[in-house]
Amino acid sequence: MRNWKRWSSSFAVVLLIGGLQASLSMAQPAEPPSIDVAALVGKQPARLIYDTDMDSDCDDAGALGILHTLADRGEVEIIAVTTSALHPKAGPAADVINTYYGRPNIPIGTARPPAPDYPSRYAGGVADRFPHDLPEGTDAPDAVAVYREILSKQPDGSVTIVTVGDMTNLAKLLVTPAAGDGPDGMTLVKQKVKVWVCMGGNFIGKPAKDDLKLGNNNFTVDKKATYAAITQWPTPIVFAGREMCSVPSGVVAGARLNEVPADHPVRVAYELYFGGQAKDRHVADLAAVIFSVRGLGDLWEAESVGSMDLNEDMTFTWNPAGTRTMAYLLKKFDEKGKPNDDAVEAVINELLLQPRRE
Ligand SMILES: [Ca+2]
Ligand SMILES: [Ca+2]
Repeated sequence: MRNWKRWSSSFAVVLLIGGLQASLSMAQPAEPPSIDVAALVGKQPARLIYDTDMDSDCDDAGALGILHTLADRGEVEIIAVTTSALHPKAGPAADVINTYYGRPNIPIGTARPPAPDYPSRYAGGVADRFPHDLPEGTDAPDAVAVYREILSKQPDGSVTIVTVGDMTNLAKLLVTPAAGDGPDGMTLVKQKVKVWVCMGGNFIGKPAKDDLKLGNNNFTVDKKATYAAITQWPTPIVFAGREMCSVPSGVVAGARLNEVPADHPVRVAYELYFGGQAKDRHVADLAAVIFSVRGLGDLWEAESVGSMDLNEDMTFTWNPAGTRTMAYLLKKFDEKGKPNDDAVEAVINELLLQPRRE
């Protein structure tokens, strides 16, 4: 009887607390989930890992060039470069650009099978023509091992990862087991990575949807990796979508590389890609890099409420009530509705044409 009394009175207390919690949560509906992109990116010099396919498209070379110019200006520290596809000269081409800009010892990690495998019009030519000390991609360590080693040495919550290619390495990193003193990959990423800037996706309409009609190679070439990385990633993701910086955006750069010295590896990458003179090309990877270092600045805005509902076939919808910490970049428009493409191109050209630091 006494036990029953004690039980029933504590049951009443539990009911009371439960009721209070319920009425409190009813009185204060949850705020729509959002992330503060301006606080997350561009506030301090980024400690950045550049993860690139450096093979099919020349904008990866342009983006690595401007990343070095940003490093010359003290805006970013490039802590590693990783390649996400198997082209044997992708890593060497990255090493060429690092060496040209006076940073020959930036750690490079390259993808190991299974990983995407594309041809390249420029990676081999760039690697053949310029000094560097990485003969073949497989002479570099596995990108996943480089991620683990470099991340483990960084202050907690300090690292920016920008992927401008496949998500192959990130998916593998997340499932690495604990090793030595290091935690498993998921825990390591959660500890060290402030933000992942992911170039890819078409964010069309509101709420945004991607039916893949505009293409989206960064997602579709290694669908399993993309699905695993995006759906499991434990820290904020900001997407630089194709409609704001890739082919559908109309924003271009590259032709003005004809103004830099002829022995500039980024100029040579664009020349080999076009089979002659350097020409204008979309700026997907260049814009993603500038955002990763400088943040929104005057150039972009962000949709930071909601998150991506990604399907296994790589179509997606943006769920305004989604609770993952995600955002995507938006073009800025003037009062007449004209996009600021000229301003974005001017910033890119200024960085592309800046001579390396002597
Ligand atoms: Ca080197
Ligand atoms: Ca790329």
